[in-house]
Amino acid sequence: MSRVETLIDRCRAAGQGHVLAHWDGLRPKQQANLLAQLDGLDFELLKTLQGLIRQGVPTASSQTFVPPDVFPLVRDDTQQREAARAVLEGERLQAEGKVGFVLVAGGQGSRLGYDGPKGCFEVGPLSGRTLFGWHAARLLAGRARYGGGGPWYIMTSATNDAATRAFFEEQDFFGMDPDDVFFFTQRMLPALDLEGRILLSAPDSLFLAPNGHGGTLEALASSGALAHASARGVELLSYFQVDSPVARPTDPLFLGLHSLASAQMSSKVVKKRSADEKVGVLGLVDGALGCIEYSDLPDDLRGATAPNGELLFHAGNIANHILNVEFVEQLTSSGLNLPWHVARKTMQVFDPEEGQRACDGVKFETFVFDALGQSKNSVTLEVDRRTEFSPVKNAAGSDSPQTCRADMANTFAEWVVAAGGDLPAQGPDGFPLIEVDPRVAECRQEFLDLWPLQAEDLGGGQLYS
Ligand code: UD2
Repeated sequence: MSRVETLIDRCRAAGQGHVLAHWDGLRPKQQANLLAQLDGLDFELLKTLQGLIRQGVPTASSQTFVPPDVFPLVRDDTQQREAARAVLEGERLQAEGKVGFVLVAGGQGSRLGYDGPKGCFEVGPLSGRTLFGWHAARLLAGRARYGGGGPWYIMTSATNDAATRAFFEEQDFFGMDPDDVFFFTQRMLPALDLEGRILLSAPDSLFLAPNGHGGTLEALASSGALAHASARGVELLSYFQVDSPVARPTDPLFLGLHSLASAQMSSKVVKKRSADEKVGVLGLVDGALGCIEYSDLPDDLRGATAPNGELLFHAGNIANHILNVEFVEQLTSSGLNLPWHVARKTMQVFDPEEGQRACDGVKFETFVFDALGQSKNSVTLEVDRRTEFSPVKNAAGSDSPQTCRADMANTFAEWVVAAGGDLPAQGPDGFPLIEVDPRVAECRQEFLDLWPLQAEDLGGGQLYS
């Protein structure tokens, strides 16, 4: 039996024969494309996913939910002493090269409406520095401050991998040693219609979507990144998302608290701005630490308040985690066991009989924070939103390039005022044109310690670099 006949049989047996119904009308190149995708299909997994559509997934309303213990931003004396000890520990870990960095950049950025890898998007309020550029500058800053220089693992997906690598080449790896940058791709999964039939996006392509950031763990193992980390003596992975240029992956406090608590996976959180802010919140879900998505938090819990008037479930997940290399090895050694999340969407699909058309279907993802429940110990650290979380998610409105640039510029302006310096004029967007390179300072105290500093005049704005 030929390769094609075997596949046709397999697809038919799995109830997916329709994806090859138009086979004879395809050109050889198209046939090769489709064949390659079908060859890579995991039919066992497909059965599981089809089952999810039939059964549905457990809903949050059937679960109990309790706020987590949080290491707070405003600290008593004991916590301050603990924090001071943790900073030293976090610095030591980095100096000894025990920390690697994992950036997840495989998402499609569809809400931003940007046609390219999101990391190439420019957000510097003055310099126009890209998201990737900010992250690289922060890692370089960490190398300069603490030494060490653990590798940077960057997760892409099939849709943006080539463009991401080309961008890094073009930018000369932002001054990093290319040997310290390890790209790996996450798995793509087929979207299904509501009857569990595989959807096509084109005559020669299945409708494929990234398998969610939970796929990072599996991809770290299968790509060899985990083995690479072990060989380099890396014990902890600092995980962060591409969309927030103010994330601080080298933060010694977070690394140190995690290590001193003998934790396996830890998280940073910010106080939710309001009950309706679209971030997941950390909490104990049926007794196990987890994160509940904003769309899944029942209304009564979303707005519930503590006696001090604050939201009860305020620990907003900013998707900065520390994971032990050993923990990821353990999670992935016999297949990743994370729950599936099913997202129902209307998609533009290719129908062999009708051509392009809209179709209701489902995409499947796992989420990295679902691994928290399997972590022996865990630290939940509250951080200052203004200096650590300002994501670019939407084209306009909240969490947009505009709010991100304004947040950064206003923070930098606050540092300059605190140091007694003069501010530049307001820019056309209503914030002062000011920017501080992370290699100069990453927080207010570092900036104040270095004052007086000389700013470069850039187009009427102040650049501290
Ligand atoms: C995520 C969290 C939310 C909150 C918020 C903070 C989920 C489901 N929700 O919301 O709880 O913490 O972030 O910013 O995570 N990514 C991949 N591959 C994928 C999917 C996503 O690499 O298959 C990356 C993506 O490039 C981005 C990050 O994961 O860096 C977040 O993805 P998102 O924008 O889809 O998540 P969002 O904003 O719904």
